[in-house]
Amino acid sequence: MTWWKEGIIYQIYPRSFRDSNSDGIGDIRGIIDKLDYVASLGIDIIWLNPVFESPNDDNGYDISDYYSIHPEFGSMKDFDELLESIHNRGMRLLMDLVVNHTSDEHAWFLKSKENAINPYHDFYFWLPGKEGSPPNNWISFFGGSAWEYEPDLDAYYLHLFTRKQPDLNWENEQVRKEVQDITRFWLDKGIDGFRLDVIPLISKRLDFPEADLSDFGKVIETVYSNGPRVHEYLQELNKEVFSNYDMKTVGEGPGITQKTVNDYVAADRKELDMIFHLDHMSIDHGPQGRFDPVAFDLPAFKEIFSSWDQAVGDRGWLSIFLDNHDFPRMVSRFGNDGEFRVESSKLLAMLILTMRGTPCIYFGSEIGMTNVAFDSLLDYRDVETLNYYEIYKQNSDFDELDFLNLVHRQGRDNVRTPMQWDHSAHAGFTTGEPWIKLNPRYTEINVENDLASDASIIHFYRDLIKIRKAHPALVYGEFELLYPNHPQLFAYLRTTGDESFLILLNFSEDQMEIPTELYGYKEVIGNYRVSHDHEKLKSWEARLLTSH
Ligand code: ISL
Ligand code: CA
Repeated sequence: MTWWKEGIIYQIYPRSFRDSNSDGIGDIRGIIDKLDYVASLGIDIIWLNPVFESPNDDNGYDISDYYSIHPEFGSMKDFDELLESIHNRGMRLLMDLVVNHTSDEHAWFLKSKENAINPYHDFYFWLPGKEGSPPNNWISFFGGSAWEYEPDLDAYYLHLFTRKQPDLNWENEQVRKEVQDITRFWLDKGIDGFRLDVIPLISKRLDFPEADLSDFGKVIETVYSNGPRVHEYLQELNKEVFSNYDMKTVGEGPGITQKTVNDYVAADRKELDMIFHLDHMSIDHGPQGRFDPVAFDLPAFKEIFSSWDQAVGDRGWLSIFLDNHDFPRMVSRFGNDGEFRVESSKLLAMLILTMRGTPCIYFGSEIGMTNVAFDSLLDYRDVETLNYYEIYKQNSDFDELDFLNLVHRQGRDNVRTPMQWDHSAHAGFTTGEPWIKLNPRYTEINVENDLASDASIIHFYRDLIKIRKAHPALVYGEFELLYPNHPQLFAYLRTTGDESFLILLNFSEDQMEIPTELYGYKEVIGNYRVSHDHEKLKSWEARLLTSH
């Protein structure tokens, strides 16, 4: 079995999954306690967000020591036990490798800013200002200048994320050696691979060109990402480390396009094994990003899936997802989290589990967890949300309620509220004070309730996962989009020489007529249990059908 293509990934945000010691923070022992649950869904691979030592400015994406576990999450002994327990259940573990930047509290950065002559100075990008202003107009992903002034050195350092996340200078060979050592350390422990954070950003354009800030997506693609030496760096890391282990990688791909994807993932390139492209994650973003929303358009959404599938073809491989720790809950964004929460959660599950590419399920999707709408900004924790709040507040026409509404729709804390295990206090996540409030819908939406009912979302996931694993056409088969311009229907075929499947997804609460050319297939599974009308699809109805 080609485990990384045929397997199913489950993403765990450790802070929010399960707290074992009542300090309100999810931890490694909490995950160990729930591994039987994860395995029971049919999961093969766990992707764990960062658990390394970190001041937590960006919840672990600012690492201060790559060789130790953050005490909030547990000890190295706990980690070793987690890995063993995952392997004992026949599953694998991908860790999150964040090496585009470190924390500003990492020993390298502390030395780097001491003076300009020590060997660590050049581990980061230090540039002189221009007439009292930053070296160029680059802005951070989280708002504001991407440069921070350090008076002692009279120079600016680059940080594409928060000022506590200085970018590493991969031009320096010593930096690349350190990254190799870090990856060897974890692979020697026996982990099965990495998810590589913002990996196309590691090579910088050393002329630091001014960016046209009118479209931030374009800035990422053409200025921050895909730098001149990115492929050389990835090939070097692959040759020196990855190729010597039984392991796989999935790169997070901001700025990777359909034209460039195979430079990263085609098997013969020996760089990465698969990527997460982010095109569908910005489908409802305007030119200024997530807090600049535009309407969702189904034909455009379908086109993204179909053109990416074609672009990768059989040379490379994608991982398929509809949400993760950075984007809203999929049912609230692409489905209907009110009356049709159950139906539309199942429909989205069917999309993830019948596409070509390795499905990645974000924890809580299997019970249809939804976005949250806290009344006060004081309840929000995410540095991105809080930074933008500070920036937008400066505008004369700022309206707090409007901003709160944007956060309700698009903020990252929507997906960071704790896992809803049962209807007891704090949803069985913790017996202490949770680090972030629970979604109040936990009394209705929780694992215990879902397990108790055959018609639940969780059972649909389990059934679909079994079906996918039993049919190579659902993993490897060609993908063909039907009716690309249909405003309501997402329909496609998955076909090999032996098998053919038809998937029909009604992305709307309105009933619809099934095109007559599609009559005659047999249903394998659907999200409505009764009265299969061969001519019509009900609200958010999803069907997987076969021709044989
Ligand atoms: O959510 C985004 C910005 O609004 C994305 O563009 C995201 O920042 C980008 O995909 C990079 O994400 C990754 O690196 C960040 C970290 O905050 C995210 O959690 C991580 O997934 C910096 O390490
Ligand atoms: Ca804890």
